[in-house]
Amino acid sequence: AFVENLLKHPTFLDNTYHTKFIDQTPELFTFEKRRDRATKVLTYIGDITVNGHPETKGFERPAATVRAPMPPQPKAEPQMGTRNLLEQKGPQAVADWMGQQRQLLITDTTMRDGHQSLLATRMRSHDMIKVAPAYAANLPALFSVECWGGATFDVAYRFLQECPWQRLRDLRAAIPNIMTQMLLRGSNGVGYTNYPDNVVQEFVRVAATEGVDVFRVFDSLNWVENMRVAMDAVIDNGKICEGTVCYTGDIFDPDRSKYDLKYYVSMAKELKAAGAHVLGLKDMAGVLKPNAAKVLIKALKSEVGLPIHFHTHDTAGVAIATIMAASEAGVDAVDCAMDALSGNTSQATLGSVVEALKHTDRDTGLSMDAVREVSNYWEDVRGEYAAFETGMQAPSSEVYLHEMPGGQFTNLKAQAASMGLDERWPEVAKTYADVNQMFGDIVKVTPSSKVVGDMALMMVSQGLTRDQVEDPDAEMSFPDSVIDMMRGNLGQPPGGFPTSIVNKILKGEKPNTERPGAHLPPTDLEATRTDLKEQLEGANVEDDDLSGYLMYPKVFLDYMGRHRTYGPVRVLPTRTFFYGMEPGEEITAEIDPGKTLEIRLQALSETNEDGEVKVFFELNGQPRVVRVPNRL
Ligand code: BTN
Ligand code: 3PY
Ligand code: ZN
Repeated sequence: AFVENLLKHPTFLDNTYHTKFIDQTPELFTFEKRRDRATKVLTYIGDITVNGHPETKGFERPAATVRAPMPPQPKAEPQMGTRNLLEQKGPQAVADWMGQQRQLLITDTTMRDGHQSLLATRMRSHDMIKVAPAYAANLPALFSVECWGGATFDVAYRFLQECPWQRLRDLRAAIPNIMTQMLLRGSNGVGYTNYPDNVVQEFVRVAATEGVDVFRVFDSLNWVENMRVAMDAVIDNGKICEGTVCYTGDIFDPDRSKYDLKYYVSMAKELKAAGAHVLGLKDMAGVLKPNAAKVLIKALKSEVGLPIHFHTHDTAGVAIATIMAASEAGVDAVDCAMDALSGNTSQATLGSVVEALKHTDRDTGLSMDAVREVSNYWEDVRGEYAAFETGMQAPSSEVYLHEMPGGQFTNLKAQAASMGLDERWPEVAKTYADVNQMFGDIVKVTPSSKVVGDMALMMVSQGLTRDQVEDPDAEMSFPDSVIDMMRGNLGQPPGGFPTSIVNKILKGEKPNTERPGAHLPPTDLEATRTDLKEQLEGANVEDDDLSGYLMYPKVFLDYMGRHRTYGPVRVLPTRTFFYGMEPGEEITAEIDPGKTLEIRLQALSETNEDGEVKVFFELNGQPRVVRVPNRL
């Protein structure tokens, strides 16, 4: 180990060592992992400082006026909350309590949908974990904290170089009294495709073990048949199964009669029969209008009898009106985002909902002081993510035309812009609506929304109209995701896909109209674990890693590969993670509980003839040099 340490020592590598180097370098004799990890993290900082971060380069930088985010002080020991009730009495007791009490229960979505919809899902665990104790202590009346699932899972591995499971464990530990909540895409897990049943079951088991309390389970085509495996797994693990109806269309519009009141009531009854403890009503695009909400929620309340948890987006600027209407109609819980991460494609403004219901019989019981303090923290956090702002300036009633989910709208806009279609956005929006009709008027939410988006972009970029695409005699190729959906690999929408378009896209191949999971052989979990262990050169493969790999094999392996080089970069402050350090700057990073690295960047060398830059640090007072390639 000594020789290994010596050969890896940056001073040794630098050829700057001298005969006393070994005597003067006691850390060569400490063979613990910690030092190794610190060197990796310094290598990361050096690399980003020299080369920039691929995700932020060329985008807006945080304003000079952005303050370092300081979380509010916890005011008291965490009081009993919904999590305590779940732990003591179980999921049915929580559902019964929801239905019996009068206050409007609030879920805070800031740590999941809030940043997913406003900041391209890029918020790091570091910024969440710091404020978690303030949630536990100052906001114990929250129904739940939505902090996991949806797009956050793969983005954590893919772009943030961190483990999503560690985020969950850390938040769980810091918020012991409030339920955590995740978004689960039914048989698609947290991915974009149907997985074998046992992969979904294992994923739910691990998520429940690591700390998820409420599972909002939906299907991207509203097919209950395709939700049962996930719902049963949640129930079997003793957690809250929020069986969810996705809302699309307009129950009052006679031209969209496919999705009328009867349709929603009947799907909700199916979910109840499938064992849902709570009924989720998921308006992922924000197209449920206030008057329709009143009628829909009254009907669901009286005809289904489950407590209702309502989710909407403020894309059209109308979310609070809809929430107020839902509240009057007796909805039990609603989703909001903390003010600083609310509005536009995100959720309704949490503080404003709290204020609107003050001194009414549906008072939320949340402290506005606590809400403001936490939101002030999020405002400073948001400032550090300037590179990921979407530039959406105002609410947009255009959402009633295209019905894009909050998370997709700005994403697709950016994608269109990258294809040189920025000026043709209104055409993209209209084409998206045309594709929806062409596919038979389907629910559009991950992953079905991505399929519609892929098709719309193809049509606009190739100048194809709906008529041309539908013409049986016109030859053309379709995006893979479209072919996959028409094959039945995401399941079936109500009434199936229109036969003519299926035939055109599949060129006569017969689609599978049964549940995709019924045809996918179970994965041999232990064989996969053994195989993964080998790919990771013998590293231990825990259940969470295995589930991450099963969802996203390549993304997971790439993450692990970078982890070997850069170490636990999740502990770095967000500014450092995305921008590196300035000479003279000093930061601290807690690499393990209680073990803090004090890192000072001293100087950078010129690039040498090997194309490398030496980055001089002080680590806990000791000089350290790392060499990084200059890739600019
Ligand atoms: C990504 O690859 O998009 C995110 C992970 C970070 C990759 C590291 S950052 C330092 C180095 N420079 C690069 O361009 N990639 C790696
Ligand atoms: C997701 O699946 O990530 C969503 O947010 C759907 O609304
Ligand atoms: Zn949403």
